[in-house]
Amino acid sequence: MDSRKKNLLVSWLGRGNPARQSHNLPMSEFFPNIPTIKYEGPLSDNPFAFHHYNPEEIVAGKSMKEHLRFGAAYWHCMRNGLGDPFGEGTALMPWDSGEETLDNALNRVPVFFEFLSKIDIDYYCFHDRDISPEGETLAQTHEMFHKVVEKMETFQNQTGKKLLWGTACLFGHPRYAHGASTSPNADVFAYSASQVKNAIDATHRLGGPGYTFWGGREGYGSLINTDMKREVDHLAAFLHMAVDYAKSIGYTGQFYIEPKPREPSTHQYDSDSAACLNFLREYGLLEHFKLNIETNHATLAGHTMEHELEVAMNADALGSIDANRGDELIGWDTDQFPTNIYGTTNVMLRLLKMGGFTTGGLNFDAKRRRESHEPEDLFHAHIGGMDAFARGLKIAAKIIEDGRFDEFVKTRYSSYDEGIGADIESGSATLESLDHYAQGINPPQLSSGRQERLENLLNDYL
Ligand code: XUL
Ligand code: CO
Repeated sequence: MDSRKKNLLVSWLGRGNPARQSHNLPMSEFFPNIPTIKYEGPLSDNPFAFHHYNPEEIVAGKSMKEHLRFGAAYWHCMRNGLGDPFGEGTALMPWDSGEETLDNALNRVPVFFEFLSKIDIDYYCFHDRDISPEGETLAQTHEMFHKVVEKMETFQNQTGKKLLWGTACLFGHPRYAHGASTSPNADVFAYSASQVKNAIDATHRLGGPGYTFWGGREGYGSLINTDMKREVDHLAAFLHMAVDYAKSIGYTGQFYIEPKPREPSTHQYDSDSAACLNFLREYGLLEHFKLNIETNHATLAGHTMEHELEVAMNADALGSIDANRGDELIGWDTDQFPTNIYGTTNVMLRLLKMGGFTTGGLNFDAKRRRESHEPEDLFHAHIGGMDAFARGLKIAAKIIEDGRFDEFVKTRYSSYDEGIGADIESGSATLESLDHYAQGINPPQLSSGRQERLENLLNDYL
């Protein structure tokens, strides 16, 4: 493969080449100085220990591990060289030759599974092109992909680690510059279909309970050259094909669509929870899809994460979570590790109220900062995210157990529990009956929303 092509393939990862070092390391230990991470409690000052995440500890009737269902992202852990738009990758990956070859792809697999074992994360997620490269032909691409999938299966069996969801990268290769299923070029649609078919096959083989579609480039740069109606129709047709294919091979996993408003496109069709739900409903797809909500995408959409989660939950469509956070001072998808307890508490409050995940989990779609280039930083990053969610879980469980916020909200709406409010909710009231009623009462007296009091109360729990 010529070097230009190789650079393109590497740069879709936004990542640049991993810093090259000798790759003659012992195969058994890729992280030789890192112990298996265990719970040592809040008083421990060991940075290679959990201070709050205690996998077997029971909180609100289930172990922490069952509640949180942590996942690690193959693309960030194994393929992210930590490049940014202004500079190449810095990450030290001594196991990686930097080549887009099958051998190099196969060599990464044991590294990743060793990482999962040492960090004590049960699940992982991947894109097809994270785990194996493009070949000279599409057939060769698929052949290499299934070889790597076979090796992943062996390592899953050896380690007990599980796939949370699979997906296809339909945004990195130059052929997807105008979109994948929304490309104006029908051959590109066909290539996307071919990739998705193979990625669903792999997800099925690996026992993944979910399969994700993130728009990637399913949107537009400008409306001046875009037939939006046709593109959105094509996207819906594509998703219907995926549903039909899954059925035909007996794959019963949950499909997810992952909202994000922009980047890389100016506008993406899967822009936020509400837009995704509307699209799924309009095209008869809602019964087949749930949403995979990502914190940094919510921020980019101008919403809070809790807003996005509630919109999804209200439609019974919250499936999974890509856990990360953005940066208030940087306007792009920084994919930082979640360390904000206020944020994790707000996520866990919704999850507990929903009754927890079924097929989904908390996938760390997060990367280290470019300056954190050493392999041990992968551990610090995940430990921090896991501890932050463990604290969020415990705080949320206590808040729900105490019931003080729920009680306040219930009382706030209690005028709908009986009388005229109950008539409105039951549908028996009309404009005329309300006109009659309103003219017979004193002007409405409002109660305070007590936002500041409740914010103080929330801080008391933190
Ligand atoms: C991109 C993003 C993706 C999806 C999977 O912002 O979040 O990595 O999670 O394609
Ligand atoms: Co994501």
